[in-house]
Amino acid sequence: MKLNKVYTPGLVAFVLIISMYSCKPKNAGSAVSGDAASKTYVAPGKYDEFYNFVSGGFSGQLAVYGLPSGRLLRVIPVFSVDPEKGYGYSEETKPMLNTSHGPVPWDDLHHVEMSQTNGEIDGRWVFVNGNNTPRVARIDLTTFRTAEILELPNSAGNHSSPFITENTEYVIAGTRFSVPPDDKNGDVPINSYRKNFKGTISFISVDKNTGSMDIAFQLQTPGINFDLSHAGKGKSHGWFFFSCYNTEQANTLLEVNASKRDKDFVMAVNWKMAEQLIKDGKGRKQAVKYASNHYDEKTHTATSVIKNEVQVLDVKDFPGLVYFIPCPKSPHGCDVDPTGEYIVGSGKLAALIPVFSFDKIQKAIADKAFEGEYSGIPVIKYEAALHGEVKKPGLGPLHTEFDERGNAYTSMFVSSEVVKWRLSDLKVLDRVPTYYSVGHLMIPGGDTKKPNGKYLVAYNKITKDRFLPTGPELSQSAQLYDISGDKMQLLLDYPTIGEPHYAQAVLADVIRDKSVKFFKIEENNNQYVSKGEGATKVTRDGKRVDVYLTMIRSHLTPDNIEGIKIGDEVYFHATNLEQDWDVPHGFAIKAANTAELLVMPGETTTLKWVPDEVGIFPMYCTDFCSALHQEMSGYVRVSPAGSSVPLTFSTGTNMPKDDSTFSNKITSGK
Ligand code: K7E
Ligand code: CUA
Repeated sequence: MKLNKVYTPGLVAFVLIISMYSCKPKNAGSAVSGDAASKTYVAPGKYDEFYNFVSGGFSGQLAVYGLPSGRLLRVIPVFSVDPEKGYGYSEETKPMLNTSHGPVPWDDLHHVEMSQTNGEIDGRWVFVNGNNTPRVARIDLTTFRTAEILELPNSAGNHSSPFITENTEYVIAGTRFSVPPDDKNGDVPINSYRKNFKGTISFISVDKNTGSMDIAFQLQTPGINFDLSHAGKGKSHGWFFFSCYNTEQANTLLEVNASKRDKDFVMAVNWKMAEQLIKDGKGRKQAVKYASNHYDEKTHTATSVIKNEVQVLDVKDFPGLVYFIPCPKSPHGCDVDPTGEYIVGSGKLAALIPVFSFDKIQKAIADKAFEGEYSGIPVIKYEAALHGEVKKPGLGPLHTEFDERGNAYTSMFVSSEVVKWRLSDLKVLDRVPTYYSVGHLMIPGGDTKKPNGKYLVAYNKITKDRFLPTGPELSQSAQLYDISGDKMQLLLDYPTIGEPHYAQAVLADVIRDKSVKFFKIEENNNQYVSKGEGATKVTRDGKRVDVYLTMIRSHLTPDNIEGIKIGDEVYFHATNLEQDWDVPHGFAIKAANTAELLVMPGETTTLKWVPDEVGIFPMYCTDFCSALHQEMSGYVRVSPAGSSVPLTFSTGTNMPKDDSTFSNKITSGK
């Protein structure tokens, strides 16, 4: 989100602050003290201490960095096709991007949440959201690949997502845009928002063993915008908290019309009660359409299934299920401290940060300390729920993370700084500039019960003068701070992939040794596998040609194919026969209107090719795999439609009939 566009006074302040920094730049030279380099230096051949998973925003991808070095280790394609890896281009991965609207090859990925056990990151899966065509994805941390994508019906702009409960019971997804429910007539005037538009919160169940997701139930809420959320933990386990804006229910010029009220809400949801209501059969079955896509590592193939029903609870029908708590003003982040007692609502336009108390919320509910209701939902009195306010924290508070020492760290978008404050007495303890316009912050485990408060990373929207100019668009960036002492210390700037929003990090040990090194060829159940060069073949069925091809250092089998004709659809099923770590082979053929394949050891992947011209088409391995990688290649001969050239294929045997045609023989000179 580009908040500077939202609010004109804010924009003015923002421009002022930026120009302030530009006039007397506090550049890295002055802001970084002498020992910063040694604190981020990871010597060649040494490993980083943390894995850091960072959203790629509108790139639709997830990036993996090492901390403290800031080295980019991997880009994991999730919601966007990725020609580098053939993701979304190979026949096996195409179903991953299927939706009820057909294939959608892009999305906007904002939030990253790692699976937890007992409120601690367990290193099994990473969940991420797709904003635009509402989806949640699960990445498997043994393969670092997207294992599953689940579409969300009744939703639009899946922003308040994916946040999880302390044992990964549920992944939560709150809609940003309220819209008419999918089973209602959506062909209504936009200005009938208040009458026809509804919000939806999806509770996604996660199978404890496989990680497989499904929609357990949905809550239908008044039509407002849900921005962010976090689960309760510890004492507040069983509750979920959501920041809400546009409680004005505006449908146009939101920058003005959704900024009118002094306070919007934090919505508190008793999800244990919702779970019980569903068990008791109180859910209304609603007809919908949503895609559930799984990638199976046994077949190396994805499947997409369209599902047709969800159970819905209309929150106003179940007293005690949800409460609103007034929260100034257009809150963005909604963050829960490690004890589960404090809920921090960050009003983008507020000059303070309200901190709510879970105990006080419970007492307010018991005492019915309500100031009224909103669309049939009780609104708890602000003071009754309030632990206190952080005064004068800075401008434009967005997101808060926590350390294990009772401190909170809030990003200030407009005043471009990180502000450290104490949860107990709400005193501001320290502030450091960011360069510039910081969005999310990340402390490893910083939204769990067990933060590791050694480092903090700020993810910035604007980098202006921080890097060498690269045309009109500059990279977004991350900045690493040492927060182990009383004062925060800037250590490092590094550019990021796409626009970074939320991120998570965990000690490398939690994941490192679970990493898959290669797939066992004997366990490859892809229907087009060739489990050895002897199993390779080329078959024709009408206009469909299947090439069962293998790859091993340093040749393709077969590497000479003749008898392909114009009008054919050719499927190259490439099996990588290597049984060794880090030896992918790539596959490309001239004029294929798709991407390359990048085939992992032991895996089979399929490229579809429709030749459009008579001639010879080279094919080759794209990944420099050996000294003779450039030799890892072959030819396909394409003949006219009616041709009688027979279908043949071979490797190493299709030699010239008569060597005398070789006119460029080097003859020994006298
Ligand atoms: Cu603040 Cu989409 Cu989490 Cu970005 S959102 S910054
Ligand atoms: Cu295989 Cu290059």
